[in-house]
Amino acid sequence: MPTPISDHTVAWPADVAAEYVAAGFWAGVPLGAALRDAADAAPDDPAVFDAAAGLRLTHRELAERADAAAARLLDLGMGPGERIVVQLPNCWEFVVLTLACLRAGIVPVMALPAHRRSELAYLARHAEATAIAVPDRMRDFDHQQLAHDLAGDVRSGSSEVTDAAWHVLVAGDDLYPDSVDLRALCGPGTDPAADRARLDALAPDSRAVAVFLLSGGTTGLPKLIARTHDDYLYNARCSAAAAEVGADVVYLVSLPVGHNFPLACPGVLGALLAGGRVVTLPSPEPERAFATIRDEGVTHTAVVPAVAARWLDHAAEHGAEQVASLRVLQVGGARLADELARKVTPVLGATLQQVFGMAEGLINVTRLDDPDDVVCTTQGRPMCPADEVRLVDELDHDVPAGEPGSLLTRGPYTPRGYYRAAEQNARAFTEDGWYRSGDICRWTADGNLVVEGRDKDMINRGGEKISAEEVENLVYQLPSVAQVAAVAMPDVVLGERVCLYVVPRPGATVTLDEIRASMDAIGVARFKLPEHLVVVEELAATKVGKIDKKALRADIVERLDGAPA
Ligand code: OOB
Repeated sequence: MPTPISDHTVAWPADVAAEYVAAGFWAGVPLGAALRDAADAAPDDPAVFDAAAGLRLTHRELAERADAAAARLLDLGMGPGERIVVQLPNCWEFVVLTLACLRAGIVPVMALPAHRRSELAYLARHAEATAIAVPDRMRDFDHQQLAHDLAGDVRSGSSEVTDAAWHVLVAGDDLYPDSVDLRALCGPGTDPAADRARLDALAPDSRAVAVFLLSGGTTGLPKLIARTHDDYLYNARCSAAAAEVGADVVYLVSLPVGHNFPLACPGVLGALLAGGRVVTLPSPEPERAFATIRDEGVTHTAVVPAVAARWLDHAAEHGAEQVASLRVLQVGGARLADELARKVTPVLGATLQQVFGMAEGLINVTRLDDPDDVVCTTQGRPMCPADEVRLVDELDHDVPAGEPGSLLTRGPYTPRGYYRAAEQNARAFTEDGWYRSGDICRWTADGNLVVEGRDKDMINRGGEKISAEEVENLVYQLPSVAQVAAVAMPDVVLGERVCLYVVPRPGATVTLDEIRASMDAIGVARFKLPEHLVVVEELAATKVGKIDKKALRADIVERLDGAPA
């Protein structure tokens, strides 16, 4: 059997937890039960519309399917506390399966559709998962085959994933005989009352882990963030309040739903908890997104700055009549340029909410009634009164007011450590539990945060976070490479892209194509593949002999500026 989750999580100190309970931040209710209650309040109202599949579910249908799916997972032999890697596109099956897991206390590990063998194998192993849920195919990639390859590794004992029974759940038309039909599993049950009673009896403890999110990544491999029922329910409810999400919300999810932002800030969970409706789209491509907003009367959605820019261009060209119903456009995941921010309301008609958040917890938002200058030039302020934020220098001393510093945080929805990562925790958290976000920020005089940069070794490609170390480790597998450094290179469309500096071995040559092909062969998400290569004889070093990434970032800016357009 997999290790119990609690063996590897870092709990909030008991006195702090008691304060969060006393203040009402932690409701003491598991997420699945809270969602069930929300469904009971408006059973016949629409809950989910999958725009790609054309499938609609009311709140009652969704809740009953979630219970039926949970019962079927239990019948498969999965038990509370077990982990399932979820790699699904934005679709109704994702919603039903996630709710089913929350009801049964089975913990979904939120993978991304872009992940490939190396990421999925690592996640399965690190979380000691006993199941994976995938689509049959997506964008020409055979996810079902990959999932079975992983399962094969597990069953043959050739990897350390786990020796428990493994289940491959597949959403699609073209299933292998040994795949579990996820659509059938997520279909209506035959005895809703019995399913409900069974799941009510199994309700997980509210302090237990509800979901595993993936960290943006600064280390060689992504870290798992164990979000509890108490903290994640609060996360969704508090961000729903800040975005003025109520029962009349129609929330469009077009970013990959496994990300914290579209999942629970307020995202899918926040909209459902409010008794509102969720509309799923597999991508934020503007033509389809605009038509869906018009057809479904979408009121709220979340995008990254690169998508906001595409939507603004689309509206400038084709008009914004289609998006007239949009009340709130949340933009986050990467720094939104002030000039773009200033266009949002005039062009799209919606109120802009900047969201500076992290899967590790802390969410900062501009409020909907903030003055334009705050909304357009800051990343807002913590959403919860109990969020603690410090800006510090290299010695962890608080910087003077208004000066830039490295952001540390604690709070009721910011866990005190990563899952099963004692070594990384010693670096990423202070001894007294502050999370080191690695973001360089300053406070404005009116109490809002501005993100000015970062002191973590990460590349933010249009909101997708890429660990430089992970890329470097993969490139080091090439025999032709003596030394490598991955750095962010500025990009007008995505903000940043991955640029590689490589010192080849004597006599060897390296090309970008060869590096990309080798990473592809290992099986990594395509967004991590480097998009620019600089071959050098040596890498600039700092005084203490480390690779000088600051110098490399300056170097690539200079090279690009000098390059012909
Ligand atoms: C969100 O979460 P993650 O975990 O993918 O990435 C977190 C990091 C932050 O530490 C920061 O470096 C960057 O992404 N970031 C921003 C930002 N929002 C996130 N940098 C500048 N401006 C912003 N508005 O990205 C995330 C999680 C929940 C809600 C929204 C975003």
